[in-house]
Amino acid sequence: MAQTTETALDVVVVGAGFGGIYALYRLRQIGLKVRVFEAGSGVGGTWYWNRYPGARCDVESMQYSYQFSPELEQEWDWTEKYATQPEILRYANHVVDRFDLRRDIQFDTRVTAAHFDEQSNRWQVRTDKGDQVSAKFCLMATGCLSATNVPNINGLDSFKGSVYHTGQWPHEPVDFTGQRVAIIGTGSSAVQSIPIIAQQAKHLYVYQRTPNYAVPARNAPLAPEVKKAIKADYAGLRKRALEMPAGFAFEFNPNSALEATPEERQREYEKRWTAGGLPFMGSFGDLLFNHEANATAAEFVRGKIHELVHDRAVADRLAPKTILGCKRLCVDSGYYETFNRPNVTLIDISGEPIEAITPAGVKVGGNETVVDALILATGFDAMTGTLLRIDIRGKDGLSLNEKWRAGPRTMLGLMTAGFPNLFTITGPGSPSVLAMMILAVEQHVNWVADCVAYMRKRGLARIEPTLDAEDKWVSHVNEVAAPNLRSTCSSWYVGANVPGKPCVFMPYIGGFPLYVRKCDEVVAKGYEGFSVA
Ligand code: N01
Repeated sequence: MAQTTETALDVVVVGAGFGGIYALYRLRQIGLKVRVFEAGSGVGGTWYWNRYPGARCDVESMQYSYQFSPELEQEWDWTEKYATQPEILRYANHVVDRFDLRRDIQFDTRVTAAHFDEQSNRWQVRTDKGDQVSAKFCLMATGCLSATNVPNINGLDSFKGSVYHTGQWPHEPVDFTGQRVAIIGTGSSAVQSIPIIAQQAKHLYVYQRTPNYAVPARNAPLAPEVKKAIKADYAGLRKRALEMPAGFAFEFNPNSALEATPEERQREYEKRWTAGGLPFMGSFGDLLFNHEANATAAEFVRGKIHELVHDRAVADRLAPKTILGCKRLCVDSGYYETFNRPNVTLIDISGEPIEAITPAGVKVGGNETVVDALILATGFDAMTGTLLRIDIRGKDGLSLNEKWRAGPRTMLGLMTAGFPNLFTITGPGSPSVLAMMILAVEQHVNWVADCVAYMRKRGLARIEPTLDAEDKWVSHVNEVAAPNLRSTCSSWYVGANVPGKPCVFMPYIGGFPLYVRKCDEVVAKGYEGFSVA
């Protein structure tokens, strides 16, 4: 592709997922010249890449959608309680076409470098297609779960069969009929895909290092009267969602599990289990703050696993002994029941890691299991992975990799000191993965758009957080994380899944409403904590 040099851009946006799409819409709306670079051949971000069988959102579809356009809310018709990946991708494409956004998105183009030029106060951005553009602002809408984590297992490259990563699934459906298949990992992606792959495969071998808790989704078609009722007061639903820590509305019981009687607890857990989905975590207010309270819910789920899985030894291996919800709770459709199938084998590698991938299969403890296909459901270098794979340099040539060597440091998860005019959408230090993502990206983009408009109105050239404000924000992020059990586990929330990654609890867990208040306060005080010139 020909090299292009463009000096007239106001903003470069990296990524055309839900964040990048809305950024283009909103920034264009305030009169800015914007170009979006997208590595994929289409829009949708996480929903573009994660095409594995069974991929589906775990937030209800009527809530997992944009709210910036009441017309869009009314006209789009979700078909199921939890939308599938293809349906969400159709929605993303619909939004892009409805608001005429596609013409400013350059596909199949990965941004490789972004350097800040202090003389011109502009970002110089380069891509793998040879583009070199300059823009006053650079907005990283690169997603939290977009850099795949490929495990460093001996011999992986030698495997002669097909290898898939759930986060980079082929566009054409993969048919495993008649094949022997191995899947490594038992996180959300595996929990969703295993039941479907098991229906096709001749035999499925599941390599489990750590069992995960899953609650049933109880997915179902959306009844017309349910949709009608929500659409009659969409604003009301959005308002209720905004008041919730995770930014989506569900019934939350603030009472302590320990103050309830065993019968009351059982009733509450049973009710939530029957209703299905993530609201299970809302059974009691202290499940994520008190080990003893958490243990009551964990015990309940372990009991359910034993009811669902016929073989006691298999059920034992599937039942986690860890804190419920410490790693992200999985939402499943027939996961545990799948282990009753004669063509599914659970291989526990908690005590003995995979020794090697051989040309023919997977070797553990000297035993080789021969397979035709290998699926890596091994997750992502979350929150910081994609950003740090780009050569980002701020003032004095400081690289973001260098600055974040001991863990990410941001102000509000939106900016980082030393990198003027660079914004991160759902960056580390913001609620991001702990909130309803589309709400989170809309709130971030609105904050950025208001900030840029403020600067243009006053003829200002650059903005960045002060080191002092950033330090205070990082301390606050750590302070709210400390009492929460989620900060205590080896999960991708803390970077523990990627060897060598600094262990820092990355998302902001103070709740979406408090976070929004903090963002608004900063603006109300004339961008307090930021140096603006
Ligand atoms: O990835 P994960 P994911 N040898 O990191 C194992 C979102 N999401 O793609 O736990 C053996 O959770 C690893 O084992 P361990 C959601 O936020 C949402 O499933 O580290 N095993 C683990 O079992 C989710 O949390 C939806 O011991 C290895 C698995 O691979 C996030 O994305 C659907 C290994 C990775 O699990 C990530 O989910 C899907 C090795 N060397 C995803 N390396 C919904 O909306 C890793 N593992 C429903």
